[in-house]
Amino acid sequence: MRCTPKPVHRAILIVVLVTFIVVCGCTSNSPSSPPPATTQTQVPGATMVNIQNFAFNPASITVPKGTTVTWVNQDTANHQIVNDAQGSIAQGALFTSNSLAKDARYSFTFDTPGTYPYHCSIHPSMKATVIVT
Ligand SMILES: [Cu+2]
Repeated sequence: MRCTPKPVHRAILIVVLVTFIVVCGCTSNSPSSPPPATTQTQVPGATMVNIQNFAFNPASITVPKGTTVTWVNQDTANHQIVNDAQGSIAQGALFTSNSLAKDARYSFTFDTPGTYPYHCSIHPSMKATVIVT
């Protein structure tokens, strides 16, 4: 005795499948849950400085006090960010990073208004400034 699906069973199966697809489609189109942001390109109170091609970019930034500045080394060469002490090239000023390898980051939060020149201790010709208002 052969057991073949009866046409009425196939019809029910198709109706169930179509209903399932339509319901799923409506659910996935729901605007109630936007995809979560995976990257933070601009955060209030924070700003980025790229270190690229042996230069700080931007070389001068002006930020309100309380801003956290994050430097990211894009070069294969190491760089070390050192705040100038009274404009001279000396270590031990307000902020000094570790020697940053490629893709390494350093962050500092500026709480006091002023002009903060800094340089790379490894390449003293690399100079830039953070201005805090
Ligand atoms: Cu450097």
